[in-house]
Amino acid sequence: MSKPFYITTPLYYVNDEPHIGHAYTTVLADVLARYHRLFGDDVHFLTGTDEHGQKVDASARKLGRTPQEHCDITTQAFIDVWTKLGIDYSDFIRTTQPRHKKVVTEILQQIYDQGDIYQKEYEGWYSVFEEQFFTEKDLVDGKDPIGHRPVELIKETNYFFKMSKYQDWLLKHYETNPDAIVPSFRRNEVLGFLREPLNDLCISRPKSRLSWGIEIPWDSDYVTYVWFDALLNYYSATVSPPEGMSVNWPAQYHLIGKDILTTHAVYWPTMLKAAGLEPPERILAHGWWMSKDATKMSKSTGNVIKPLDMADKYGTDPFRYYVMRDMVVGQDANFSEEHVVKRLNSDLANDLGNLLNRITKLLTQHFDGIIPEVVWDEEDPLIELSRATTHKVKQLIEDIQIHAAIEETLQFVRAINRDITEAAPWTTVKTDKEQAGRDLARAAESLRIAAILLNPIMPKMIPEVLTRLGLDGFHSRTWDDVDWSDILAGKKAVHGDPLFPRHRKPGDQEEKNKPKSEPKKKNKAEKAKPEADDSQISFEQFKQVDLRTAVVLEAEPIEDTDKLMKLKIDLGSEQRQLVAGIKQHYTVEEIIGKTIIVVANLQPAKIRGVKSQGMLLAVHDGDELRLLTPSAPVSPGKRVS
Ligand code: ME8
Repeated sequence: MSKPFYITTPLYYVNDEPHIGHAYTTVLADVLARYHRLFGDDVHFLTGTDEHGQKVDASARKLGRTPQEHCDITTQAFIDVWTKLGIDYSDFIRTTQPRHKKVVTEILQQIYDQGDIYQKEYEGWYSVFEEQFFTEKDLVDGKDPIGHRPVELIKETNYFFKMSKYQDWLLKHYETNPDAIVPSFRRNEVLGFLREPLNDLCISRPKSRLSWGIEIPWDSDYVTYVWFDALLNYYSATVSPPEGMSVNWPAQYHLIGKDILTTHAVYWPTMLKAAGLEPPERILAHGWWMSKDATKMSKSTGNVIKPLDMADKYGTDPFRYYVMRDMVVGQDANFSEEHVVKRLNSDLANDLGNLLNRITKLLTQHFDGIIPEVVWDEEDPLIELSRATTHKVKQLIEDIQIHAAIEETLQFVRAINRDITEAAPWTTVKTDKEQAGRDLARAAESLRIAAILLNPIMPKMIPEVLTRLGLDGFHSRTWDDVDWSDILAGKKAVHGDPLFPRHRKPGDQEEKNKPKSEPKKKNKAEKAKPEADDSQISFEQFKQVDLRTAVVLEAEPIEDTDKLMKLKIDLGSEQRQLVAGIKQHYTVEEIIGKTIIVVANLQPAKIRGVKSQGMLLAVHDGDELRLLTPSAPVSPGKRVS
């Protein structure tokens, strides 16, 4: 029987438009859901919106809408963004739905009847933003301890849930289940909190102050506190899932940001315990996306990035790739458009896109696109590496190390690129076509496996990669499909425009249009030197130039330039990137594999925004340009003297 994998995101407040923080948690849940579907688990993925409470009420009033009208409009905005970002949720729950309100009412009544809810007069500091009461000692500099926002002193009679009654049980639960909260430093935070006296939880609001909520079943003067209402969604969604679906409580994963750890790790399990239900198996609290100035992105700070702006500019799958690759789950990360461009250019354009292009181009050029049938050599390093990669990726996904799982897959992609470079089928095809075909088939099969491993991250573009390898998109549904196979034999590969184009660094356009600076005039002292001193150098000076042999591993024309090509070279002890003006004289295939001579100790420079660590030697002869190469094979990194 397949393993249940019920995963949830927080229910987002509908006072706010969806932003990158919401998008991150939801993409993370979608990615995990897709991997677990691939593993064959029984996945149920729940997201939705949190629609009651003071914040939503206030936003609606400001816009001249009724709260329900406002909820309908904003919820649609969330649904639209999720559709655009390829979020394949099983269920979208809204706390204003009757199926949810019914469960909240029943559970409240049950807990009240068993004596776990009482009424008392209370005075506390209330933060509308966090929708929470704080005690005097919770406050930091007179502000709420979470978002440092203003609080007001409120005195009113309310209903309270006996949360403190379940404190010892909860402490023991976390002590005996080390994986119940991840990462472990978050679990320690909660343990620390639980070792202090725990207050009871105020679970009502008088209607005289706020009427937008679920009525307390035994007292029509009150509505339910928004957190007591919203948290129950994770359970109420299991009581009445969408038609044709079934899902059992408890959830395997609640994904949340670190901002809502206490509500999920303390309030929620005590509420469940009182209701006679199991706690969730695991709560994962991730970090925050911060803006470059290291402040949390949120609507109130005005520095939010709307996910769709970035997704529109760079594509939804590349956006998903960036947020999954550049955040270590659990830690904070800085969002910057520059980082986005860097990541997409290096991983997607240079590594993945380049590999696909090389394979499909050579197959169509020399084999009419037909992928040759090959008898595999079980000792083939690519087969071994593919198995090691799939094994590690599965482990890393189970440990929610998404960035590491992606990196593992990209290492595999880079190894396939290196393998092609070394095998040089563009050369061997002239003398040994069978060998060239075999090398291309090995590369294509390796790429097929890497693509399936990346499908959960880029579910729109990877099917196109597979289609270009002659397959019917993402046909694979099971983990068996990531094993090495013969499925590509005889299939027809298709070459097309680059799927993963390079992007300009933000601001590069302006750089290009700037007038070139005047050539520097020589100063008087320089002018006074005799001509001969300018043109002659001493042997000591010559020795300072570090000339070395290097092998070209990868080459790629730099878009929007006439002459420039970017090269990855092997200098023996290290790999480097060079920019060289050879585009009109050498094709990518001609240059790859060549041993060249480079100036290895030149200061790194940026040429058209691309880093260049060195310079290659070449000769101009009229219109021709020829690279200097050794007359016989030489290893990379040898000093030229
Ligand atoms: O708290 N970085 O809703 P909310 C990363 N309705 N993630 C972020 C983020 C950022 N800068 N900003 C927000 C609520 N998030 C309640 C939840 S659940 C029963 C009720 C994500 O709209 C992160 O997942 O304020 C965070 O926990 C959540 O959005 C808060 O969403």
